[in-house]
Amino acid sequence: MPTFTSKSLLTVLAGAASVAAHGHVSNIVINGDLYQGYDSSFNYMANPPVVAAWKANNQDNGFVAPDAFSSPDIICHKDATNAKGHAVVKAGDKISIQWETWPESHHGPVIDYLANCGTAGCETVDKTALEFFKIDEVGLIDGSAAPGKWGSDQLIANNNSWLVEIPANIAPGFYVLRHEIIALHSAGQPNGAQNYPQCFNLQVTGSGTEKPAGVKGTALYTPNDKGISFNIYQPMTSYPIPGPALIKDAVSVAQAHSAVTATATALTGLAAAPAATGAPATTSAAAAPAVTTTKAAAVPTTTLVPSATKAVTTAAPQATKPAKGSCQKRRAARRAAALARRHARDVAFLD
Ligand SMILES: *[C@@H]1O[C@H](CO)[C@@H](O)[C@H](O)[C@H]1NC(C)=O
Ligand SMILES: [Cu+2]
Repeated sequence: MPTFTSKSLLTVLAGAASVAAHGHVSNIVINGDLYQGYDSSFNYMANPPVVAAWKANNQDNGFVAPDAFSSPDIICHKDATNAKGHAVVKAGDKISIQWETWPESHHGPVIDYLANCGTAGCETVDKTALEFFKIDEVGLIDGSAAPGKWGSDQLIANNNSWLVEIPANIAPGFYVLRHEIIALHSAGQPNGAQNYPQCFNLQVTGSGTEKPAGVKGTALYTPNDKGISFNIYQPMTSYPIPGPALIKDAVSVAQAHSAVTATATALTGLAAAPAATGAPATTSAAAAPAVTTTKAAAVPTTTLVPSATKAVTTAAPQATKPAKGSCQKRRAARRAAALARRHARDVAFLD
């Protein structure tokens, strides 16, 4: 309390640099293999690296607000476009999702979904067609003292990372992993919740058979969901985590941090993953080096070209859409700036 002055000076400075105070996923780790996330510096590269992470317009580490829940922005964050590569994971294995930072004030649930991309894979899939099913959720852990202890607090305590298990009986194939934190610090106000979705392409291997039904990204939430319009500044006995119910085979794992033992490059194309081609019983220990071997082989193949070309084609109509009216575009930009200002203010006061 006596340090109010220096604290408020700090928060003003933090507000000015608030982009650094919020989060995005910097990488994912699968059995020690680190797959790089989408880095905003890629936007300025002629030949950005192929990664398993979807590209999105969240350089400000911003969020998707409830009034955009029925817009495609809620699927994989703002203006998201398909990742051009994918990471390989065996059903039953765990993925550690590393955020570069997460503000303590942004309490809320951590949720994970999968959506099957079909036989054409995730590199070119139409995101609005994806149907997500929920494989993991942690909401309120202890609400006895407001603002409570949440999944997000567990994530921070775990070095800003989150461990999720791909259910063991999920059928092999290509999936989008949609990982999300919903910050509730302003959720008591209309349109105040903040969704931070991040997507990765996965090739799931194994011998599972389950193909759970899902819902479109734009149908996951509504602004009036009880877990979206929610006041955390009061004692809480429960919290209704929004979105569809968990699939029956979902496994909630104890949070732990994964050590990184190698850097992996995302695979491209539709080739069967090494672990799936051999005996399905191949252990994940054997799968890791196999991934590295295929990498080199997969990159120069011709599959990369059509998939990359297709992705560009899909991105083009999306990019042209806002150009419909420059007035509309300006309005959207103003609104985004206002949101960013409010966001910075929230963090300054709540951090
Ligand atoms: C915590 O995460 C950072 C990356 O954000 C990493 O560099 C660091 O090694 C991690 N710390 C531990 C103890 O694993
Ligand atoms: Cu924020």
